[in-house]
Amino acid sequence: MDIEKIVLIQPAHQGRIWGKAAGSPYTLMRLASMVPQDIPVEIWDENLGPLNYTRLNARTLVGISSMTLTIDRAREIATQARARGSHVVVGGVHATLLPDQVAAWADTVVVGEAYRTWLQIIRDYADEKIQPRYVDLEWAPLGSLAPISDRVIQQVNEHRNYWTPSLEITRGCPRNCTFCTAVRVSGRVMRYRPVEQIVEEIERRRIKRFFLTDDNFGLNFRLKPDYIESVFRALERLPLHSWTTQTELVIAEFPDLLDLARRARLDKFFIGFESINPENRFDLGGKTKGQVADIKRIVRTIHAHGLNVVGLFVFGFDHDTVQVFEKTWEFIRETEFDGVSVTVLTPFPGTPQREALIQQGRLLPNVPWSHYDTAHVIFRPALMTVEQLREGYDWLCRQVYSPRAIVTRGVRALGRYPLTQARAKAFSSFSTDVGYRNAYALRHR
Ligand code: B12
Ligand code: SF4
Repeated sequence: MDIEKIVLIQPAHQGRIWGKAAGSPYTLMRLASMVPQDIPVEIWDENLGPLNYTRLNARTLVGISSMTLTIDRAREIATQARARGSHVVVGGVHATLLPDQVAAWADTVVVGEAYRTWLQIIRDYADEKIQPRYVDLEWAPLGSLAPISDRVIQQVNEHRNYWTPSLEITRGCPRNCTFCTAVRVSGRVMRYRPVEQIVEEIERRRIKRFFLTDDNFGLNFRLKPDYIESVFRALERLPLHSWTTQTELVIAEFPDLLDLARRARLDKFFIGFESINPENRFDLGGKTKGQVADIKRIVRTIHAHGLNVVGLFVFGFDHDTVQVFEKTWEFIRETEFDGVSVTVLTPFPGTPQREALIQQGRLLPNVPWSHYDTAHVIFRPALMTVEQLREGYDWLCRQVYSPRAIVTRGVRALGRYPLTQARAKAFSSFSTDVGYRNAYALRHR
């Protein structure tokens, strides 16, 4: 069959915030860049505006990427596209975790990564032998990935349409936290992109700020320090303003790398402390032991190197009681974080934690997938009622995301940089907290 075009769709969640959508559609940018040049490819991000289904027909291959919270919207989009005769392929986290459910309404389901399967899918569609399911759980090396193509860069226009571009440097995490879905889609083998490929991509996209999609970039300070050093040295030479990444506490053991990180304009580490209650440590896969004295010391060390810390906390673990909210708020203020994310423990499909809750009959009935946004309560906690968890969480959000708290943290973060950098760092000093405040507000929409 002669393919007229390929359309890659991201279902809406937040829409535009002050004119732009939050993060660039990096997953779709990567997939679109793999499409052979002679086939037209378009990225439709529903966060930017309504989708024009009249442009779909029986010679359009449609690909939808979805996490759990947007899967019902993905299904509605698939229904519209199929009504116009298009063949619909669905991939991403949710399709990977629950492929049989998605197969009930999609023509093709993609499980795992598509670095090996996506080209095959396109070829099979053209040859009219496309299969109902493609699986890739082999964690391909990242060295031979197709670079983000110029036609994709022009079409997406990240600078005009998105607040924060994304970038992938490493992929995977060897830990195995019981609530984590990330490792179930990107694997427990840590993989690395060649440094020159990363530099080339940043230069061609002309990005000066970015958020790394890497699940645990900082663990590589221990696993692969030479690689991390070469990444920092290469990025130091680029005209970057600031970039941020997710990590665990281990980075504090490597002062030389922290200095190089600052010189490479890495300015914020997002650290999943998850809980200040040491009794929850089993659920945290060994990455943090919930010892507040240790956490404070480590955050001070990172601050001493001129770097900022965004603390990530999760509520509703089995050892959490109603006291956890006030205790954590006190801890957050004392520790002087530069940004804070507070979320409700969410039993995503495919996690050991969800299995345990199902076996114990603790999952709440009839919760729609759109509530899997980490701000809704989905299960009965062990030592609180559902209402106590909800109310305690709401109370904490009002403290953490009050304008006063956000300004205090932002000004403090800005103060960690030399005055000459104030302009370049102003946006990133406040944007994280403002983004979290907006995400929390969505629950009440
Ligand atoms: C970057 C990121 C974000 C960014 C951008 C999200 C976006 N919409 O693009 C931001 C910061 C905005 C974000 C926000 C949230 N995120 Co997020 N995010 C990620 C992260 C770290 C990386 C995703 C990524 O871009 N990877 C790089 C690309 C290249 O790889 P990929 O997406 O895996 O895609 C590959 C395959 O999956 C497959 N594929 C994917 N889609 C498709 C489609 C087709 C057609 C095909 C063929 C293949 C295919 O092929 C790709 C290439 O191999 C993941 C963690 C992870 N490792 O997946 C969490 C993750 C996806 N996020 C998650 C969550 C929960 C959220 C939030 C709800 C968190 C919150 N508390 O606010 C919000 C929701 C916001 C929204 N929907 O807009 C969860 C989702 C869990 C689930 N089961 O749904 C994850 C898995 C992290 C976790 N906690 O475990 N997120
Ligand atoms: S350390 Fe982070 S990415 Fe790794 S398994 Fe735990 S939650 Fe997932």
